[in-house]
Amino acid sequence: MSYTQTEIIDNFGVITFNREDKRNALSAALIHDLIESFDFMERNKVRVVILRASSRVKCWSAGHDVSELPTNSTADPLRYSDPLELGIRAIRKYPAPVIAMIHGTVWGGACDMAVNCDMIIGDPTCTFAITPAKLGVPYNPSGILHFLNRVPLNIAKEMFFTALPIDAVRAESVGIVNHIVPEAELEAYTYNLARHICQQSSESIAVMKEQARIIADSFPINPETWEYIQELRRKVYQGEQYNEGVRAFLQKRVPNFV
Ligand code: LCV
Repeated sequence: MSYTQTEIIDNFGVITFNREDKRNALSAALIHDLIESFDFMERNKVRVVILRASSRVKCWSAGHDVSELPTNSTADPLRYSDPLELGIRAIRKYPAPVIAMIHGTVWGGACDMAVNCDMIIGDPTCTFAITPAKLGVPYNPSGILHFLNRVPLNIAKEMFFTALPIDAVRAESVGIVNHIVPEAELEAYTYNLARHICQQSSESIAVMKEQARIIADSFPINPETWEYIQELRRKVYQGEQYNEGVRAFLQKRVPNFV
């Protein structure tokens, strides 16, 4: 079974999450299939990719598969080679626009994945929550930078510190989403936007996307500061609050961080 479904319509592609029983939680297996789907699209020279969930779901994606987070170990829960990070980098490096088409709620690492798509088109049901504080996860510097490149610092802090969902109206006003359209029009609007982009120069768009990625990532940090950040994060992911946060989630209870 594949955890993503792929389709090519005209000359744009559609990748649909296919793990509804676990609310499209981003497991290593789903990310593997997602990256395979992007490779398939690139082999077929697809000029826009739409990333979506089925229109029948209430949750676009529940984020990182918490059951796969390392506990009681020295492993960084968001290491460079973590499947979620591989999936996000596949989107950022795909040589054409990736548009997130969002009906339903978006959580945690899926919110990071969505803001790394080149555009987000949502409907009034879409909400966005970044949730490390709920689990005790010390989010990683690249993930924090993704949000700082999307919303003002105070909004990013509110999202990270409260772990509360931002609704569609607020998501549009702070710039998380490009457009909010009525639920019944979401697919047609997004697919037509993809068709329009497919008529533009794919070479020009590819080189502008790659430049934007490089420039957005250019964030001067000297090696000592990098080591300081890693030390700070290591103390948290090897600490009790993180292990309690993951345990509580898996035991379906509220964590006790006091
Ligand atoms: C594994 C899940 C998940 C899930 N993993 O359905 O950003 S960070 O740092 O926090 C990062 C580490 C991260 O992304 O962490 C994950 C953050 N995600 C969340 O906090 C969302 C957690 N999920 C929920 O709040 C609910 O599942 C929502 C509101 C998404 C859907 O609620 P609903 O009542 O419709 P259930 O909660 O009953 O979930 C259905 C099945 O999906 C599993 C969940 O354990 C359940 O499995 P079982 O049927 O086996 O009990 N599931 C949901 N989210 N992130 N598994």
